[in-house]
Amino acid sequence: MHIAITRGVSPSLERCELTHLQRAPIDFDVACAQHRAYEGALAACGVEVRALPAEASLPDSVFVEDTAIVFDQCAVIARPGAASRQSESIAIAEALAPYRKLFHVQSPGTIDGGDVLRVGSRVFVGRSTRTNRAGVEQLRAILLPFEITVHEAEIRGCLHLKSAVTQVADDTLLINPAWVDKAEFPNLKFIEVDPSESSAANALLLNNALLYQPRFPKTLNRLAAAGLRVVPVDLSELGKAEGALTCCSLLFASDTRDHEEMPDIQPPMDANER
Ligand code: CIR
Repeated sequence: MHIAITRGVSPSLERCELTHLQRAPIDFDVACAQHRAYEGALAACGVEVRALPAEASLPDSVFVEDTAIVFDQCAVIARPGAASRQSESIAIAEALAPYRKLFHVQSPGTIDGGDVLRVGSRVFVGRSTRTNRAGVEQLRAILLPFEITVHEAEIRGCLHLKSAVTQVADDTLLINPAWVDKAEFPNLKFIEVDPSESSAANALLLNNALLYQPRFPKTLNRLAAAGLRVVPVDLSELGKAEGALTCCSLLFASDTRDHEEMPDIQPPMDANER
């Protein structure tokens, strides 16, 4: 059984952070309707959706992925790279506490969950405008006792690592090779986005389905041709805020062993103390 934590669309979304897009009007009602349909698609795939209320003072808070990284063994509460987003993590930590032992990324480290791609026991982290070296090193130290290895990946021209690459099957990544090199991901197979659809690499893999946006039809055809069960979900309005499918949920298994049994590990040192 999987749980997805989501958060309602903030009424102040139009004041969101933007890095690679020009600001364009966002239809709040359409954004909310698309977000509800996204939650409905998760539920239809057998996921239990825990929806947190919208937060008017936090424009980007619908993008919960950036606030935490949840593993079977623990949850890492992120410290988003955009100052306007850092207090988003408070409510998310409260929501995750019943399920996982929590570790916190601390200043001066910053990390956005959108830069973290987990494939089996490997974790790939993109160094971006949001994720710095101290953040990566803290994540590495937190995950070391759990035998999860952290690999840095260089990205270019996009906001997050998961703008450029996401997992679409056990051994297969969907990738935009203009934004990240395949060589960063040894021993995996690839499906490339259609070159005319540069933002098409973000897909959300569930057990038996792949949530995917129909606004990238050429890439969608490639996924379907590979035999993947594609569930169409349109988040085009949140796309104007540079959001996509993975950003809108924190997805994790509910049936891991009791987090109270996890080893008691000290939080990592502040990078200044190293
Ligand atoms: C931001 O710039 O932080 C938001 N407007 C968009 C965040 C999207 N998050 C993600 O891709 N993980």
